[in-house]
Amino acid sequence: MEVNTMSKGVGTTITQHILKEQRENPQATGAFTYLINELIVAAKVISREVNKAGLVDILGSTGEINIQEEHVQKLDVFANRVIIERMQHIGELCCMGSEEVADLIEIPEKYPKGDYILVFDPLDGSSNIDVNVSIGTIFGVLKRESSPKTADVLLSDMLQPGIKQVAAGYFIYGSSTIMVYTTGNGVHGFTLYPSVGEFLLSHENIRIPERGKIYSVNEGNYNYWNENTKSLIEYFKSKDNDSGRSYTSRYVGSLVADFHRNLLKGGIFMYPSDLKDPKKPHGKLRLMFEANPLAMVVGQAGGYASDGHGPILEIRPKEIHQRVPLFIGSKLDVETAEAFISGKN
Ligand code: FDP
Repeated sequence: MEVNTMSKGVGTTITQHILKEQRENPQATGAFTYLINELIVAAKVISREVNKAGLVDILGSTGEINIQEEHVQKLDVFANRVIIERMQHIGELCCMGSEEVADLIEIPEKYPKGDYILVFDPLDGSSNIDVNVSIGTIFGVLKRESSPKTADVLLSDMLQPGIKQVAAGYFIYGSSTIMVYTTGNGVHGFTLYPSVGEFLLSHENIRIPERGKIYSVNEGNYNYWNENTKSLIEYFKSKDNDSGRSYTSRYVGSLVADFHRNLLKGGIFMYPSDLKDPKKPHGKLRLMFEANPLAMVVGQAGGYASDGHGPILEIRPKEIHQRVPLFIGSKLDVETAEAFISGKN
């Protein structure tokens, strides 16, 4: 991976980068560039709010429970609202889907509509908000499959397998704000340079190591895992595994942060099925808002994402808020996980 520090030159802005990519695409109309640019504006607003979160009375819970029956934090609500309000008027979307909203989000009548569908988790890792740990926004972009623009948008327009995503990425609000994205031509990272308010290219063509040294999982769930999952974790801890040494354990509990670290350093993030909550037999993470976008990113970086039995990107969602077991990261590590989970090891 080539790391392009800002001191090397004027720095490529994210807009320049997207425009260059789109110029090479003969079908590009500018619609997608506009969409991503507006999403970046929304992320800058969220980033500013996250950064001042300790300074104003914005921390804490609203007291509401979201569709996933989790506590809704004020910043989640804010981030969700910023993205919806920013994106609904641009005329490039036919609908949106958010982890914070139960149903498909329709574009109000008064705004023009387009062919793209934006799916997003506005503030992932929200239980980390009030302890200053990195959190992020995850997004995926799909194209409408039914008769564009004229007819009403259908739920089936949104329920497409991840392989149909035309772009995906995330913003991580950490020690600095970073955007990582792919449109199918590799994975690139940009760091927000706060004094000029621009995302500048900092990580060009990110490649994840084929085998990593890190495993990330909530081991507190150990007693709720089946035997295959337990054996898999024992494998990563053993010094007799394929890498010849025990893996290091790292778990922030904020998917974007755990994923980003493993993307750069190599490793595997796991959220397996468990028996903790009978209402969530497939683990905790959402296929459309978390797993699919990150699966596209990792695939473009040379890694792999699986539900333990096959590629995440090939699963056709049955419902917007479908949950899925997730094994994601370095290719060989995820293939090992698949072998254990499916009992082939
Ligand atoms: P959170 O509940 O804090 O929003 O999907 C949400 C998520 O965080 C992920 O970001 C994170 O990886 C995971 O849940 C953590 O779940 P556990 O607390 O069960 O480990």
